[in-house]
Amino acid sequence: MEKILITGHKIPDTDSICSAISYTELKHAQGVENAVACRLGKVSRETQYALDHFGAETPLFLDNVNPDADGTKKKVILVDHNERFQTPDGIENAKILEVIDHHKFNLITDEPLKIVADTVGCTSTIVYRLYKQAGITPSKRAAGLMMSAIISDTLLFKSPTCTPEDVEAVKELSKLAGEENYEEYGMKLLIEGTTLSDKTPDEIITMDMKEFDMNGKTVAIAQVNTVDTKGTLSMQADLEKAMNDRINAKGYDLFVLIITDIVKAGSYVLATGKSPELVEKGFKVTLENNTAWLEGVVSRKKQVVPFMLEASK
Ligand SMILES: [Mn+2]
Repeated sequence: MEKILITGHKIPDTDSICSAISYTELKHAQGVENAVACRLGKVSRETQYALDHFGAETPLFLDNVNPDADGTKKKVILVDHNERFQTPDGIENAKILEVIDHHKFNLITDEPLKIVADTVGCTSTIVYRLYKQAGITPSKRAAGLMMSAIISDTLLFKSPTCTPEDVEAVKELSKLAGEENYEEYGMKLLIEGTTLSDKTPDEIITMDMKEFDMNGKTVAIAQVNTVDTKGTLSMQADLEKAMNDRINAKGYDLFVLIITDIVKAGSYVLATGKSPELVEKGFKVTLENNTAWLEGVVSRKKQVVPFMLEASK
């Protein structure tokens, strides 16, 4: 039987995978038995955690949507994206039946199609709305996956993209999924997505490191995003050793590691080297054991470099 391929974007995130699966389940419940949940790339650690937790299969990997040998066009439903460079290869020769999305639009088609779009924090919030409109209760599994997607896209409601409908959806879905403590589950999910536990100290301090000249002083500033600042700081001695190795090799006056807590929207700063006053003066803090908490600081470009530069004058 001819399939209807339901897929999220390339380099899939949790929303792309979970929306594809839960929308496919809705289609099945509506009698569209030939719908198949697909993916365009490797599933992330965070997504795998959600799939395992709710007992869901990994969607079918889709290399392209080129026509069949006899010229029959593939039928495709796009979720969580619509821009050409994010779509499956061969989309220009496929038939797009529907798009369900919460991003800006940049899609031109040859034929009419169904578009369901809104300015909510997550595609799964729209998919859940479609369940309700159809009068169909999602399975435990689908409810858990939609909840996971919303938590992931909204960073547990902390993102400025989050709407009241996203929050309400998570509350309802958590009951349907049998996971009523969604905050605890959500933290575990986000921690899984940003864990640094499989990285060496040197990898952590160089993942996103930039060098700056600050009025004659050479400063390296690295940043990592995490929801597990405690776990990261528990490696402080090893991180400092890696930072000092870099200082000795490169002659830096200061090495600064910004450990940004994406949920609390602030950062720990860890600084080693002979010019820690750039941090203390720049942020008006006193370093204790080489660290300090910087409330509200999340952007190196806007909230770190300018202040340290000013302090170096
Ligand atoms: Mn999304």
